[in-house]
Amino acid sequence: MTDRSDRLINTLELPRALRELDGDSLQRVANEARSEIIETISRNGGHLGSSLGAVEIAVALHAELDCPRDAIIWDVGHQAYAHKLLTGRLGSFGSIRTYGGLSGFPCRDESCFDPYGTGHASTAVSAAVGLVEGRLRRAGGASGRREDGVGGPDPDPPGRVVAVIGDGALTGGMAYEALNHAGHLKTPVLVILNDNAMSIEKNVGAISAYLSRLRTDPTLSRFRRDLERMVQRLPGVGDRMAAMGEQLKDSIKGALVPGMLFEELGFTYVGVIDGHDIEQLRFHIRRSLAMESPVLLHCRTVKGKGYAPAEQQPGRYHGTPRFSVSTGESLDPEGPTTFTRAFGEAMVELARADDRVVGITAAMASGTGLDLLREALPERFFDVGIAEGHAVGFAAGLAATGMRPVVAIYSTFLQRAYDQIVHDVCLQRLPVVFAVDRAGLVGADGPTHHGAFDLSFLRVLPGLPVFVPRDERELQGLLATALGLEGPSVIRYPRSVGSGAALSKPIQPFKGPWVDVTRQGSDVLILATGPITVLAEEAADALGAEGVGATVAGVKRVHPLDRDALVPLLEGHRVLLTVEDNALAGGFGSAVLELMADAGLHRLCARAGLPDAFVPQGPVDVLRSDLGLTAKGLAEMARRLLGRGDDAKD
Ligand SMILES: Cc1ncc(C[n+]2csc(CCOP(=O)(O)OP(=O)(O)O)c2C)c(N)n1
Repeated sequence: MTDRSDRLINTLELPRALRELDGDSLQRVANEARSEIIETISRNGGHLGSSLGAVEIAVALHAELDCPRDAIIWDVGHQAYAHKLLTGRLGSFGSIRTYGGLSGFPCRDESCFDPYGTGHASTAVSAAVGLVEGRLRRAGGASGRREDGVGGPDPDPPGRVVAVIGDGALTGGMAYEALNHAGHLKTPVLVILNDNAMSIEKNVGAISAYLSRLRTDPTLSRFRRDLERMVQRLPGVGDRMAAMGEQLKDSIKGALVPGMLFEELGFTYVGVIDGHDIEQLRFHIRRSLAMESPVLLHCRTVKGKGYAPAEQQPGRYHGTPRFSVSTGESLDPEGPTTFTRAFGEAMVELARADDRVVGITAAMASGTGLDLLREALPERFFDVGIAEGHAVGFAAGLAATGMRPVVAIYSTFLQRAYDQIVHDVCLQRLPVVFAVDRAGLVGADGPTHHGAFDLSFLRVLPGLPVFVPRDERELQGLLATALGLEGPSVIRYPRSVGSGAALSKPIQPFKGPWVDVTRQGSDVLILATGPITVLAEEAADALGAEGVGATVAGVKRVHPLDRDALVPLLEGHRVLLTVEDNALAGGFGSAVLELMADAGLHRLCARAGLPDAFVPQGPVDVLRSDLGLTAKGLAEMARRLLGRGDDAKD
């Protein structure tokens, strides 16, 4: 570990002290922050490349602003590590992303310097506009804005608000809705566009190409600006331009002014500037804030800046497991097949067999395993950008032509697309397959990323079968089954390494049974869904050793439940325990209770799953242990149901 004793950053009262430092000292602080990030993330894993690319932006912002009176909202928030270091979290930074430690994202509960929590993309501009407008109203009276003359003098003028958003997050529609609204309101908000031309991987889309033209053409931008000024100064011409009216002026401006897209949305566009030059950043931040109107400051940055392996492979180090700082090599060797990989491989095989099959991702090609399809059959692969709603709407359109789209989206991000699932797919009975990855607890990314709710929000939709494979083999088979349906369907599976189940070649459609009895006993029935079923089996084995007979059945279709299979099982047992890796509210257990009520069955029952609370970050096994989602915890629940509860039996 590096000797930290002579670090400047340790001696400063941050962030206030930054405002007094000269350029060299600020750069020294940035360098020290960068080293701290590299070292800590090499031990904890995390969003390395994104945070390294935003170090100077964080330093410059805190040198110009007066936080927490002023506010910075970091879009996604995965690039905010330097911000954390500069705002009182240097000493605790070693705990980032660990159980009980600092969050990997800005978090309102963690610090007054995080006025707004993030984790999902494209939210920062909306929140910033809301913050400004809310503060203005709070300061000026409920009736309106101070500059409208309403509300009287401001005893405590509201602070300034800055949103920092990446070019990847700027592919999400919500960001444009916010720009559109802010331009209309003329909200005094500064949006810093942190443009590294990368989303997790290379950014996609027409806007990305537009930004790239602005970015790679700075001389032309400057030339256009100079030319505009020159034309306006020419004797007679400037006056005539004014007389020509707004429309003509606008079209001339359009030809001359870079960033016209943002200008048309009501923002003053400033850029492109070097996002690693602290002095330049400070100058433009200061000037932009002084405008007291919507300003977009376009900064060019390098993802992974300052750490060679991350600069060379920005996709690999976007979010990284633990690694050796000297070699860049991962310290967490890849385990056996993950569900994600099994899905990706199945997509390639099934797309080869059926040319109607296409795969769609919202900027998560490698995260979802669809990178395998991109490599094998590029014309059958779509990356739509961070645009989950569009991904689903687009899939609906494709399906309406007879195609068989598979939309692979993490459970937590699918929340964005709920109305598209309901209105565009289910209501129209279109054959879209939803591959819902990262279902259940995900670990260090924490509550913004746990896939806690998908069973609850998906199993209520008419005509939408919800499949829950137990292992990778079932996942592949269920994908084949889903592709054969004439309507929509869902397959939900976790982040974890699979069970190593032998895969069938070629893939065989899974045809059931939907309720698979793997243990027989007469005292208690344990119904479980997904890979967590293995814990139910271990619990049953432990109970069996004590003379308690438990039946375990794995349920592979949560909607609709297989009533014919479940009712006799329920009738044959006195007590019931359900087990799931989803919120208890509205989840699998709730579905079973509904079935029992409808069938007129009354049983003593308990449900194991995620609580009615946001689950914190931490290793999945630790979190599960806290929640009693372990074989031991399940066995104890069963004992209690049977009136044999006894903690001493552990
Ligand atoms: C709604 C949503 N979809 C997907 C993601 C996953 N995700 C996290 S960061 C990221 C890329 C962000 O790119 P950019 O904004 O350019 O930031 P950079 O990492 O390049 O600095 C993606 C797709 C997310 N956080 N939120």
